[in-house]
Amino acid sequence: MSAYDGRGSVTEASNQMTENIDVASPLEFISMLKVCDEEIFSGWKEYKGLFHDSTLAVIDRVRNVAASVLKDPSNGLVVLSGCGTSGRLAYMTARSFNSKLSANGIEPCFRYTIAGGDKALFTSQESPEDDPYSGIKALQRVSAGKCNVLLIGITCGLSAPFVAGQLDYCLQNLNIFTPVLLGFNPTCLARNLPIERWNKTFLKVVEALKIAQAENRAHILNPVVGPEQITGSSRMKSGTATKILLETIFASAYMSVFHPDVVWHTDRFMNAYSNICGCVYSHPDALAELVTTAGESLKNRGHIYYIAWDTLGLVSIIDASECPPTYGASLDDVRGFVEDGFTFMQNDEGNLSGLGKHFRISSDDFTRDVLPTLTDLDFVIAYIKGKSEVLRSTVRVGPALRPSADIYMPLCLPEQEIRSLCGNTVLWKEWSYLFSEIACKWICNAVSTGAHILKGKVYRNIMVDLRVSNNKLFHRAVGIIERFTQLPKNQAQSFLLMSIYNTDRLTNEQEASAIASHIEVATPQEKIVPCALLTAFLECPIAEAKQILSEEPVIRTVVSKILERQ
Ligand code: F1P
Repeated sequence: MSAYDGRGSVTEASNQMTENIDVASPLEFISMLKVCDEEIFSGWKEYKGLFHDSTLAVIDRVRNVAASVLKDPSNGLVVLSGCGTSGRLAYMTARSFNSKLSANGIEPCFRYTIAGGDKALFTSQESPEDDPYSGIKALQRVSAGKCNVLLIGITCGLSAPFVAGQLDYCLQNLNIFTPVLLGFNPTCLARNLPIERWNKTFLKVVEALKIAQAENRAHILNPVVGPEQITGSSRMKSGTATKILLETIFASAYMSVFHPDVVWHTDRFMNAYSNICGCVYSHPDALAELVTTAGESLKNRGHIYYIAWDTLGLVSIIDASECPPTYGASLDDVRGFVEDGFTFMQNDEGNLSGLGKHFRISSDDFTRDVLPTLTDLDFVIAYIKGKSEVLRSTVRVGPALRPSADIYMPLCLPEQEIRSLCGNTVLWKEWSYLFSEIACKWICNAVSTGAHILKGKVYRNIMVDLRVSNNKLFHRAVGIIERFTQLPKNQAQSFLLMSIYNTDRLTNEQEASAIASHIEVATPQEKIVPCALLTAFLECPIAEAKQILSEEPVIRTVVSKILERQ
């Protein structure tokens, strides 16, 4: 298992701190999460994290463009865009700042685009991520009629074609657009693989952005925050850093336009998030108890339900939506609910509850659909806003919503502390909810990641049971097989294809098909990667690998037995 060798992408590298995360106790698990999350702020290896001078300088430049939009919203627009978690955070940030503007009688000027449309806010719609043209179309649709558009294209891995298409389109139309790339790899490690039906790679777009950047017409915001706790799981550290950076940029722009008298310090504002991180992880016992209980539920085929008020509901819905692609979980394993459902969501496509039960997300839906079905195996976590602006996580197990254990955990720093950090009451009043959200994100991520580890979905720090549902995940799957089997790439890929096509002998047509076709066949299937791994190791037919997997449902047990036998 090679650790980071300085050549591969940082966001896809294995973090040395978590190489034994699959066998850690819940308390050790929490301390591993903490050390890795701290890297967001303190840096990793030679990289300086969020506080690097060049990062602070780019934040300021993008803030100035955002401020120009806020000053003239009838002509201007901020578009936040991304795929999967990045698109969900784009949605959440656009919603958050529009609400703030509306509440103050100012015209909302934030829009979002997400690959796959609003369905992708709840369930992974990964394959549209690979289509640059659908990104361009979505951008054209939301920005029509505007003449000063700031586009922030978020792709943690510097890899998503949907975002590449948009950035490229902006570069062709710099009279209207200022493109910003937000991600977490050094630019030289941007993806350089062909994008199907397109003539550029992501790296090519980055090179063009650099040229425009030299003339201050484009910006690249790419602090390195170190590899994820679970290899490649960019919903974790990269998602957190995305949220912090977007909020810092727009809070700063908002203050400069509407509260010009308040002295703003970008580094102090970001430091408040760092303090919240310390605050959350200063409750290791409570977190470990949450993780243990959540893990027990999943192991015993129970469910985890988050029910939360206000924007914490959005944070928990996003966390739940990430479990199927990351861990091959079912849509029922982890679910999130928010009071007032779609009325509160304010998403572009409106109420999607008609699409099925996994789109029924209000607390009333929870009462109607879930409450009558609860058993002692299920675990409900409620994020409740307390009187003193200190938030609580209340836990209960069992059918009658009687609290069996309350874990009180402040999700936000006390007012006094924030005041002294931000130096100012206006800042506290305006932005304290953002600190609650980030705390809630850290807690949800710990719960869902820990629970899936306890269920045996992770081997070492690799999510061996990921769904092969987009180009990035296809290459990640090949990489996992390559790393574990030490086979050359082409052979590793053949084993993956044999598993996808459920055959011991690939036809010429299958081998020659485009990656998009492999993904189409793979997306609805389960245990594709474990099956390919077993077939490669045991040199057995696919059918035999499937049989073994059906007899031992815990993926980690199967994989470790086989790998440790070598
Ligand atoms: C986008 C993304 C991730 C998701 C999965 C597939 O990644 O959808 O959010 O968890 O890894 O890719 P990126 O473009 O932000 O790197």
